[in-house]
Amino acid sequence: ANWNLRGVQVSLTDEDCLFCKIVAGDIPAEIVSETEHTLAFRDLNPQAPLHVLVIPRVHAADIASLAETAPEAAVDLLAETRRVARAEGHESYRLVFNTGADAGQTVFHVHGHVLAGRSLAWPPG
Ligand code: DGP
Repeated sequence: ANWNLRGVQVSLTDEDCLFCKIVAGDIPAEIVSETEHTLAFRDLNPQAPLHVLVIPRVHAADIASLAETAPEAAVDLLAETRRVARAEGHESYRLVFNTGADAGQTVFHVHGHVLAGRSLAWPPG
């Protein structure tokens, strides 16, 4: 299903989207938690001892688009990041949403990177 909401192209699932395939169970992932609106799984190429991606089940390209099209999923995703970190014993974590290709986004299904377990430099590279 596709529709246009306030100028934003929305689809529940995108058949060409890698993370939609993980949501559908068509591609395996090491899932660490699930909620009504989200899925959390370990990053294939971890950049810290804890590196989990938290994604919405619905397809949206980035966090701003998700906030516009499915705000309840965006809120659930944000709340879930701390539960994911705490479940692995981390009170502090970095939450990163690479947004747009020039910012390093490579998968255009919104994902929050939850990073913890080592000292994290600021500013980021
Ligand atoms: P970004 O560069 O912010 O779009 O992050 C994409 C992340 O997704 C990157 O850290 C690697 C991860 N990734 C890419 N493909 C897969 C996959 O098939 N499975 C898992 N678990 N992670 C993946």
